[in-house]
Amino acid sequence: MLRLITVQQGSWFSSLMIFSAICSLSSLMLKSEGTNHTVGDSSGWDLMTNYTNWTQGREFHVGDVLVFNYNVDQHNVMQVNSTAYADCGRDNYISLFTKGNDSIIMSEVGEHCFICAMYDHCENGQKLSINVAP
Ligand SMILES: [Cu+2]
Repeated sequence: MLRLITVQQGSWFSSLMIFSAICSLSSLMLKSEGTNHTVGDSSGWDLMTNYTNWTQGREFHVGDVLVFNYNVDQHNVMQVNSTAYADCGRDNYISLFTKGNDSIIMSEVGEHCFICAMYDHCENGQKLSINVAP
């Protein structure tokens, strides 16, 4: 009787181990994939889109990718700090993307700010600020 109980407990425990192994494996796979966010959806990165509205209802997590689609003759993507985002400062930027189809991985938690540094586009509202969660 005691032996039977031991066997049952053993199999229950190994089932639990297998279950938790599958859970941790699938959460690892989910984490490594991340979500692609096409900035402005079909409008892309332009002067006509309100990017504050675009961020409403969206969640951004570490590992997610922002995809900026735009005409390289008209726009670019400059990653800046929050001060430069507020006043459209272009002098001390973090990164500059100019390909027209730029995928930027969100590798850190916190605020991420992007402006268009061409002409007066930032001053006219072509800017994006998102908060990236863990
Ligand atoms: Cu622009």
